Amino acid sequence: MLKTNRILLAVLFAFVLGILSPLAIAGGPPRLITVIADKDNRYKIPGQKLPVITLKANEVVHLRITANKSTEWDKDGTIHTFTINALKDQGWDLRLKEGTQDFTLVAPAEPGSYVVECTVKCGQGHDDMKMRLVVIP
Ligand SMILES: [Cu+2]
Repeated sequence: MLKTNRILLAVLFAFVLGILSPLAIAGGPPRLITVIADKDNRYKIPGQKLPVITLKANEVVHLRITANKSTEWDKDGTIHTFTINALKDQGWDLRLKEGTQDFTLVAPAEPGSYVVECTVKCGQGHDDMKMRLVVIP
């Protein structure tokens, strides 16, 4: 009987830890960050002068990206991308269709400054279609 109680307690403890620890690490539910990949081939973040996203290392984030079509697009219908070359294999390579799409991503473990760029030839200004992700420890 005592042994059963101890096992039950251990299971309960593991369960509570499992729920609380991700929240404790991230400091709450994931933040929602809104980005516009606009028709003038620039990234914009409403309410900010410069399009920069700052995240903590390993932070989970929801990105809500609205893409507006410019003068050129890919034949598969992708009008812009939101790509960090160094983090492509971690999902940071979003192909954007016209309209608003939501993505959940995890910030890299390595602090630093990452360049986000568009990899679809989208028209005039495409080569400068860049923004920044800053990852802090
Ligand atoms: Cu582009």
